[in-house]
Amino acid sequence: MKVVHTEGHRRHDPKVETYLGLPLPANEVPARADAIRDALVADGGFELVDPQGHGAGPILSVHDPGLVRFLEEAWPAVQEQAIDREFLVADTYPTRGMFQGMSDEFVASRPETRAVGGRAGWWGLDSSNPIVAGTYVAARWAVDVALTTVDLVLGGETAAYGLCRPPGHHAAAAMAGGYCFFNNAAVAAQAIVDATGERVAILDVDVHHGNGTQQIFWRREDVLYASLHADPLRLYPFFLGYADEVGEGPGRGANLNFPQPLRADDATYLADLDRALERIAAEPGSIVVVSLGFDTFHLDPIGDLALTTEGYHEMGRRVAALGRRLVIVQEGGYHVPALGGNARAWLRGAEGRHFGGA
Ligand code: Q9C
Ligand code: ZN
Repeated sequence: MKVVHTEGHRRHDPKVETYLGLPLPANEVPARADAIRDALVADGGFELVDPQGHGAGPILSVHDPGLVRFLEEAWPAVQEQAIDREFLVADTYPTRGMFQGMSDEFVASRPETRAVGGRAGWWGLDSSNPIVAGTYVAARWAVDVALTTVDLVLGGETAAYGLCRPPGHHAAAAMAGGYCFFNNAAVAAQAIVDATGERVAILDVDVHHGNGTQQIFWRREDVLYASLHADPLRLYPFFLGYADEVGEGPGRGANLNFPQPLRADDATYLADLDRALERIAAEPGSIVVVSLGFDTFHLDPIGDLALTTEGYHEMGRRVAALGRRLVIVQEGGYHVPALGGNARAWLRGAEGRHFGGA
């Protein structure tokens, strides 16, 4: 299988994230992608491919131009305002209670503000998502990785894997968050719709609900979003990801959430995977985008499910058994020592190769 990869991800290299206001070592670090790349190279069955630049156009087809502008300007603005620090986290979020009783129209007329600590809140979901000097460049590379993966599949590959970093599925049209800046999977899905005119399904198997992907396609019937994730009553993003979120308008019925119980094991998880795959199979279309996370792993430091490496092999096998072409993009997964083995197992399963051996 071809693996789209670039060293460009390294430009997003936060040392610290804040959690409940306290600094902790960052989870979403370059070593994650290194571990996956090294394991796939060592396997011998994968071929690394460089991404091609696709420009900002495909990003703007799913994202608000204001988000792109903010991410491009954020670091220069930090420097201009002579804020002496290595990373930016919002100071103030325009959260719902601030505007209680005010009309939608009036609220929409409030300005973005010029202060970078306010702008980061305006365009951001949470306080665990540091922006550093190279974040914008790396996030642009991640989109190019996803789009090059699409090109490979449109060019005839049965499946291809984009080693995206930073990840994307928490990023909504007008919002970054959860270690995500641009929604790589959503940009990829839109590019497939634009190129083929077909319906596209996005299967999200990261441990977190992909609130950004759900938001972007909420009213769309041409892009089906199906996600398995830890119940948001326990885990980020807390406020979306419940089973009653089915989409609205033309998109009603094209959004499917499967919240998982605490410590869900392979068997529990794979039973819901089958339900999601059944729904995808009922929809026309020849390509599925997979938002692939390994933070469902039993040892993951921020997830609370209990999947195993064998479980990933079986998951890859079942997803490929749909018989559709796969654009696989990397999302989360933070237990770095197991990331390589887990990616190898999933992708080998998707190719119909055995769990181990050649
Ligand atoms: N102490 C993805 O997996 N909150 N994003 C983390 C950790 C945000 C994870 C708090 C988690 C986002 C792509
Ligand atoms: Zn995640």
